[in-house]
Amino acid sequence: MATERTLSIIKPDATKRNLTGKINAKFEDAGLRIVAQKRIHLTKAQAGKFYEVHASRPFYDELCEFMASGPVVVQVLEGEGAIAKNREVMGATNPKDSAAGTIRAEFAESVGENSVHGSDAPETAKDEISYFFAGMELVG
Ligand code: RTP
Ligand code: MG
Repeated sequence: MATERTLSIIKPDATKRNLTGKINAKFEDAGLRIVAQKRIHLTKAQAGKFYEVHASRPFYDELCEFMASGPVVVQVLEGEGAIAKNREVMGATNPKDSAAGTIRAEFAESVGENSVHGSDAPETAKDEISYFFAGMELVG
C-alpha cells in the first residue's frame, strides 16, 4: 500500500473541550504522522465552501454554523493508506455506530458534533489539503 496524505479537521466541539492532544495521540498511535497543523477559526462562508458537496443535504446549514462556531485544528496526516486508516481511527459518522476505541466513540457528542473530519478519497484529500495548506507548509 502506498504512502498517502489526508486532510483531518479537529472540529469545534473537540477544540472547546481541549481534546486536541488526546485525538492527536490516537492518530500517532495508529502510525499516522502529522506533517502539517494549524489552529484557525473558519467563517461560515469558508465552512460552506469546504462542505459544498453537502449543500443540498438537510443538515448543511447547521453543519456550517457548527464548523464556524469555534476554532478548529486543520492538519495533514501521512502514512501507509492514510485515508482509510484515518477513517478507521475516526469511527463511524454517528457515535452510536462507532466501534469502541475510535475517536468518535470516545469523544463525539452527536452525529453532527462528531469531533473530527477526514477526507474520504485520494481526489478529495488532494483538494481539501490545498484548500488549507500551501505545499511549503507540509513537512514530511
Ligand atoms: P466528515 O466528512 O466530517 O469526515 O464526516 P463523514 O464523512 O463521516 O460524514 P459525511 O456524510 O461526509 O457528513 C459530513 C458531516 O456532516 C455532519 N452530519 N450531520 N445531522 C446529521 O444527520 C448529519 N449527518 C452528517 C457531520 O458533522 C458529518 O461528519
Ligand atoms: Mg465526509
